Amino acid sequence: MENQRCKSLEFLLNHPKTGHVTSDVNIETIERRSFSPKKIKIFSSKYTSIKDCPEYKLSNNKEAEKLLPDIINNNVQKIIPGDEKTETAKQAFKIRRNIGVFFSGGPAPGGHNVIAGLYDEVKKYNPESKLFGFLLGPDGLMESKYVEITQSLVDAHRNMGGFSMIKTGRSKIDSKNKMELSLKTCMDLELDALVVIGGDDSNTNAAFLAQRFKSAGIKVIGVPKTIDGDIQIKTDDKETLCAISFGFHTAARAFSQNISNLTTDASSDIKYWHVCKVMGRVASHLTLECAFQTHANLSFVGEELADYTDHKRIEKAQKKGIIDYTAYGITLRHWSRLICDTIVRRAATGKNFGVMIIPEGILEFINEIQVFIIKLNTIIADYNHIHDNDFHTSFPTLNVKLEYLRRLTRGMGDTDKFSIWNLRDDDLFNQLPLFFRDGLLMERDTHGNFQFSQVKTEDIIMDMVKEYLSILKEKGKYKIGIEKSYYKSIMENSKFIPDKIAKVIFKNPEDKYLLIKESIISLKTLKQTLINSELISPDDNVPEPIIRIFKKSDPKFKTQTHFYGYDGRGSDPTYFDCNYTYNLGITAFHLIANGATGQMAAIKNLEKKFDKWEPIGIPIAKLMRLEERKGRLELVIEKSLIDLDSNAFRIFKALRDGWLAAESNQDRYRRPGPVRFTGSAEEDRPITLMLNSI
Ligand code: FBP
Repeated sequence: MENQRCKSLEFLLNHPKTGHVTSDVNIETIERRSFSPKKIKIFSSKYTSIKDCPEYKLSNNKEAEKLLPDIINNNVQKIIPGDEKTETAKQAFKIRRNIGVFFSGGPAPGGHNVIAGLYDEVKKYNPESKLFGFLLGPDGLMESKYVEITQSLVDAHRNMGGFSMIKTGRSKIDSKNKMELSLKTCMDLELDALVVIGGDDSNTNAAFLAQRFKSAGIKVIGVPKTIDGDIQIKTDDKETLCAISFGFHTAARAFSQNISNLTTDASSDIKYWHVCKVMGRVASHLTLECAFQTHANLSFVGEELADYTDHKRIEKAQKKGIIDYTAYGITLRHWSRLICDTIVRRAATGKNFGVMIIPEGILEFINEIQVFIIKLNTIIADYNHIHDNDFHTSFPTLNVKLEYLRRLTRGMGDTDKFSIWNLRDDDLFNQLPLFFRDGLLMERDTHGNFQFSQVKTEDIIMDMVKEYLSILKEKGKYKIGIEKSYYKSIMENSKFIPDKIAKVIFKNPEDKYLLIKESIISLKTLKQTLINSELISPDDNVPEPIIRIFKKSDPKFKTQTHFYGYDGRGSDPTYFDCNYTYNLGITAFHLIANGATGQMAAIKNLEKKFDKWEPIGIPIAKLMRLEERKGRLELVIEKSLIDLDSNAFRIFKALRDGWLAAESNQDRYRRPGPVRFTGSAEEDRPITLMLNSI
């Protein structure tokens, strides 16, 4: 019988149903690939031209004036309808041109649509024109490794996530030799223009390329990419030119779906605190967006913590007539106390579970850690400067690195100059857990950035939280509140008089959630309290219902940690990112066709409805500032952090107590649902953007 029912493997493999359900291409992929993003209205005019807008003021940095003289005086440019009758305008669009493009930095959803928009526009004006994609980011440019981007390659990647079409890389074009190699590649391919799709560091690359290529007549256009959302550009008068980089919305939505699923699990199983670390190298934009998307109980914004003032310390110091400088800015210890405070508050209303979001880059805002990062950056950079071998090759293991630091405290460094690493630094550093020291000493990326994603911030902070919660528990301050109606039913079912016992064991017998007195921290102390109040005699056992209530009030603190980063970076783009990026690609082409260089393609009014979107070019050189990298000051594009005066942040501050639900209110979790590229359930812009546009 069995054998008769069992089909041959050959039959199964050749069955059309098997082919259909195991195919690499499913219906979602087919639908995504065939979806056509909307085009900004102006792109339906036959030709466009660009208009300089000096009224949008962006101030120059002196160093940028020196290093980028040929592009520093660029203005913001608006793309406007062109004169269709002028022959020169037509020619500028119709000439056969070669354009190169590469991705740079971490993947961000929507990148393929930038290429699709660029490709469609290039071919629309001249089917003979060619688009070349450099492989593996800037390395492809320097090493002349590229593919010609074809219709079928583009069609296979439309509206799809990742940068897999031509891959990406994080190399920096930071030497004369690398710059000349890049130029040679572009000259050999007779490129008219190069498009750099990248974040702050990659657009920094783009600015230097634009400066160097200007004399060769090769235009360079940047495109604002990064899930971190830290490319947000405002004029000196606070007018928004670029509200957000692409990929941010999708990554935030992808993380939020996972976090929201955890809120459902947490509130069903009521035994875990889920600690979600969310990507974002420095700024906390992603965390703030996820907080709005999910209404998780507790979300931290690094920028706010950096502003933290410990008023209790200040008061104490004032009484002594001294100033306590350590009361300003946050330390890991302060931060862990803040977390404990909220856990205890929530537990008091019966909720010993929850979901918290911490931003990956929070360490940047923690006083003592930031000092370590800067000092270690300098020590590593100094070492690399003096020696042939780099620091990490010379000191491959943590132990030898730590030994090198110890030598510095004894004045046994390489230079006679005063060492920035002293005995106190060494002592404090060695108090940190080994894995954390290892993280802080890890190799910086090619742009000199500290690699926050590699450090288990969530583990170190939760260890501190657990330690302090156990102290609070011993002191009787961390208890689970017992709902009064539940307490009453247990007592009445056992024929006890609830009110009489409540007065003895609870510190707030009148409230909705009852808290066992702080002095009762064990069955022994419970029994003693009942004896003292003459509710039982020393020979009696504590009645079972009272033990039940006591045990229910006794918290266990259990956590699950999660890291949301690479998964969201690889997500397929949202409807917003599909449209945004496709139009960025088209904008890049129109800037090129109109002769612009050293500009970043951007969409103004992104925070408003689609019909208000305006394609523009933003001068990259004007966005540059000096920043510490690898222990030196370097000219880079300034990262935009959360503005604590912004609408979004102020609204978050006003709503977060409700989301914490530490009064007797219910949790107010929000379910954003999965990332979608069609359908009416999708809100059409990031929530933080919508709030900031009010
Ligand atoms: P970009 O700035 O290049 O867009 O990358 C952002 C990011 O995803 C950060 O959020 C994260 O800290 C970092 O990249 C991780 O870098 P890596 O890919 O090298 O692990």
